[in-house]
Amino acid sequence: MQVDVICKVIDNFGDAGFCLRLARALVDKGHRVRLYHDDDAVFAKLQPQLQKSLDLIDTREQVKPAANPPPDLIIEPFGTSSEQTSHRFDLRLKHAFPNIPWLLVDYLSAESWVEDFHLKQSKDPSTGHVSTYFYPGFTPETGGLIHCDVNAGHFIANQQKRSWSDRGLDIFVFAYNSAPLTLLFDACATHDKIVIAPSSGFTHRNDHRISVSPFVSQEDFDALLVKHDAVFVRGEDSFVRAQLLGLPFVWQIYPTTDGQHLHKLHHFLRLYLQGCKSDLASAVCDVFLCWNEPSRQSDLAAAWKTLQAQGDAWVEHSRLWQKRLLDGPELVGKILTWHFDRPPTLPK
Ligand code: TRH
Repeated sequence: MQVDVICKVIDNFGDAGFCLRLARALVDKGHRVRLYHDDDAVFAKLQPQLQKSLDLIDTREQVKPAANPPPDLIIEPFGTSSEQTSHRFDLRLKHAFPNIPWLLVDYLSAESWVEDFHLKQSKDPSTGHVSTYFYPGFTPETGGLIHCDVNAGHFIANQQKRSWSDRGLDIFVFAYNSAPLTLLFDACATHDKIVIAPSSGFTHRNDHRISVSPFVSQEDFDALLVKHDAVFVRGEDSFVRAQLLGLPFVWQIYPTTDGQHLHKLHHFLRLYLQGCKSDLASAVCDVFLCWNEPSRQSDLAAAWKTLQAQGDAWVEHSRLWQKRLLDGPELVGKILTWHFDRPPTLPK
């Protein structure tokens, strides 16, 4: 079928990253996808491999929505932020295809309320247009995560890693400018190797342990992550990929001015650390909070050393968590099931 995906790039790489991953997964399942966007520079960075059934359409150049073939389904990731954007090409598609099923995929959250709102519908009072809200998540009552594209080969590489005890660690860091990078460097051991992703707020430092990686294509990003013993990830897509690869990870959540991001962080930690031994759970929690809360940054070195001492237990917990997610709902499959199972939208 023909699926149209609407991507408004608000900032960073995650909006485009999620939409591109979704589009590529749909193409891999035999569908044709038009990915409407408003920032070709970000997509160029992610370097989408040209696929014959994937069309990237810059809506600043192509104003009229394509109608040949008309879409069978329209997906608008992060549509709840549409009002923040000025270039509202989503409205053009709503006007052109008022009766086509419209799925509004929201940001990923571990908060329990998403289960209640998943697949609820809303009707625009002024136009009568119906949107269905689709909530990604970590539990069976949500839309799950995109994991149909996880390469099992990466697991083997990961499984063969040696114990963390008495050896240097390979650490990857993809962070926001606010992350306490210097404190992390001070916390790491002399024989650790630290690879910093671009746009992580790193300024050159004369330190033999540190190197900066080039920005790799999204297709190569998993392979970059899996080379490391522990990864510091951010936002949404890299955060999810670290978990699906079974890697010990520290997450820097996208900071919001209202502080709500810390509330979301705590909800995630509660879910992630369920069933975890208490000393490991508190060690992981401490590092996450030192990495995300400015008031806690000064404790990062001690927290990291405590967690590192439990590295093998953390590796084991990461693999159990990976299994739980891979056994859980898969987002692309859930979307396709919803589309094929829902009652047909009868044209007026
Ligand atoms: O870039 P991000 O911070 O994106 C954020 C989040 O999506 C957040 O939820 C959203 O509100 C905000 O943008 C607007 O982090 P994220 O989500 O990890 O997206 C990064 C993407 O870039 C991801 O798809 C991985 C990809 N990437 C590469 O392809 N190659 C690279 O070398 C690197 C470092 C990242």
